[in-house]
Amino acid sequence: MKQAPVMWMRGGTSKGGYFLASDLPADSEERAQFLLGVMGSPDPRQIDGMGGADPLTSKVAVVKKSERDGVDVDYLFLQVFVDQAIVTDAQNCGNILAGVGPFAIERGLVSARGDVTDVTIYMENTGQTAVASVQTPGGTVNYAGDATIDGVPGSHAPIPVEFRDTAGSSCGALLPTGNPVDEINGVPCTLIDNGMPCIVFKAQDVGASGYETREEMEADAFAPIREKIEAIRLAAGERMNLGDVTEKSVPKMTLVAPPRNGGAVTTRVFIPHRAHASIGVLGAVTAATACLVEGSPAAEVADIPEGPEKTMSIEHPSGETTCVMKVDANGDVTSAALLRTARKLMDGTVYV
Ligand code: NQM
Repeated sequence: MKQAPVMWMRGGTSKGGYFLASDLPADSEERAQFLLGVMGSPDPRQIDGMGGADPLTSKVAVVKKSERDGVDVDYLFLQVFVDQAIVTDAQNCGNILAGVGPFAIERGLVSARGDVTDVTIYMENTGQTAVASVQTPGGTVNYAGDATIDGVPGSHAPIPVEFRDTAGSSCGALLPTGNPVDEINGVPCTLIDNGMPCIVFKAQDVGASGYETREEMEADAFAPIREKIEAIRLAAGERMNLGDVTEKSVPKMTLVAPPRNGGAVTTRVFIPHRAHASIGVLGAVTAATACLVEGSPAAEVADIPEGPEKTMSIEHPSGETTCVMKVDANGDVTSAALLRTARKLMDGTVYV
């Protein structure tokens, strides 16, 4: 039997196991086998493991003290597939990121600095940094508070997260084909990466309304639309510099429609085969950025606020996610900030 110390945490609207890198096998194949055992994959119910039978609750953060200048910790995100024996580092995760600051302080990798501790996190998956502000009154992490985020019941301590220079995180450029629009299988799409590789297209162009529930998007009646969407994804992978994406969890397929609740845009996302219950953090940043690309399908349906600092509410199946986007004189996005919360659920030992 193998075992490791782990903290199980909710980070934003996702949940998973947070490990110190030193507590996991150094060899990535051995680590993958261990984590499949931790989650109980492959199995649609993950009955023999900790995973919640949903990609959003089958996630892992691997954290270590950073040796980089000006950086506190390095964070590697791993997606453990539910029903396939795949563990991939091909994507980042801004929701699980929300728990990294608290975890790093709890484990003594970072010392609390006053009532709020800014933790600078290097995201190994994409080679970029984020800053998360964690409440640390009296030198310990506080999880209780009044902040609410859609998709999570109740209220918790706020953890604002700021991203800078996330363009081209995995695809090498914000628009890897250089075009605001590429037509794929007859559907005008924006192939874009501002922290998460996404393909953004109008819901109506694949026969959806864009206002479906998660259940409706996963129902049998939606299967022909899902097939159309997957065909676009497979055709676009190479063009996005992602290679063969058959067994990858990117790009995320982002359907957009006009906002219905006073926001900037409505989204429905496949990640890529299950429908997202809300939207990912970097997925939301990238969707917001797509709305700011002149001539894009998203720009056609979006309602964009004026000014260099744009507060954009990205509507999704469980409410909305607000992204504060800073834009320079050329119209390029220079930073994005979001509010998240996190919760420590358990701290103990996981056995495989
Ligand atoms: O886009 C799910 C999530 C995510 C990713 C996914 C995320 C992000 O909601 O930064 O957070 O798209 O697979 O956790």
